[in-house]
Amino acid sequence: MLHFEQTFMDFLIEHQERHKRTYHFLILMNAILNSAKRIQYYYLTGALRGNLGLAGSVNVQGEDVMRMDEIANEVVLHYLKKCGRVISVVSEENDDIVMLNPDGRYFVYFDPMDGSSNVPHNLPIGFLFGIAKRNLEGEEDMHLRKGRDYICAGMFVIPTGTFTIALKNSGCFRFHIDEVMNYVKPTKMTLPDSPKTWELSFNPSNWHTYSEKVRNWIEQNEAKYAFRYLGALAGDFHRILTNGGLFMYPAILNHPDPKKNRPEGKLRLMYEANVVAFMCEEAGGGAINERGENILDILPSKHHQRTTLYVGSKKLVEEMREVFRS
Ligand code: AFP
Repeated sequence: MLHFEQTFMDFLIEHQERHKRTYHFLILMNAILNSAKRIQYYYLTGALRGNLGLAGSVNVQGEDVMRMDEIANEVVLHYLKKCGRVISVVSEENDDIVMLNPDGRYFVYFDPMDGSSNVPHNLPIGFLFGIAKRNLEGEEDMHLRKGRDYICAGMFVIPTGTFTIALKNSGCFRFHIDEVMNYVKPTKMTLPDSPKTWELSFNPSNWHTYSEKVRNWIEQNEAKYAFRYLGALAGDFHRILTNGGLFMYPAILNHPDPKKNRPEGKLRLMYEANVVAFMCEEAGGGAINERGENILDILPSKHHQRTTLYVGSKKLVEEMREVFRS
């Protein structure tokens, strides 16, 4: 007897039918899947085709753009435009909002190739996305939505081949890529309660730049947990979601070169922090910034807004909230 695993699309169709929803979201998710598979292909052959280097330009964040960043962005913009369901997008790679289809139904916030420092090595990167729905009743407020108002958020770890997605109030699920490039075999993700497997994840080379409160907490607690850091949020958060623990990207305050200080943190709220915070809450965890605010409750005032981030097991997130309160 042949064995057929449930694909992501089977799973989503069932979900949409159970909740008596329209097919528009399926069409949008089909575009997201097509994008991820295409990025996966370009990334796997990146070294071979000479696509792992710099593109020769600088992005809105003032960072060197990699050739792969450009390719991945072009891929996602193509599929999202073609599906006809997306009003506009905020992409890490574009300074401004990109208008796609004024009659569309959704806003998409994405980073098509997150974790650029891994690109020259062909090591894991992430394609992260969050989706909000247009206001179908009242006046349209356009793009600047809180993470709490997203309808779904997800990430592909590329080229590893895992896809994790959370649907609002319906849980967080992980899929694996199969031989014919289908994402299959949903597993419901729940952060483990037992601290035995918990891990800490942060960039230790920045330790000396953190606030005193954060440095003290690390000093008092790091020996209790394993430590892992890849430098690509999707990969680091993938581990936290499986093993529990805490990923943090604190404020950079005491950098020897003051131009490199980042009091608001490094990560982008709308297409990095919100994406992992949304998945984490659906898996039973939490996410806050250094003001102790829930990441998902922050109303962005600009689309490339940055934030500090503490995301993972609820107990550790609450411990950090106390640290910031004290
Ligand atoms: P890059 O794409 O610029 O490498 O940034 C990746 C990222 O936004 C996120 O994926 C990582 O968790 C974090 O930054 C790594 O930052 P550091 O290189 O400062 O540790």
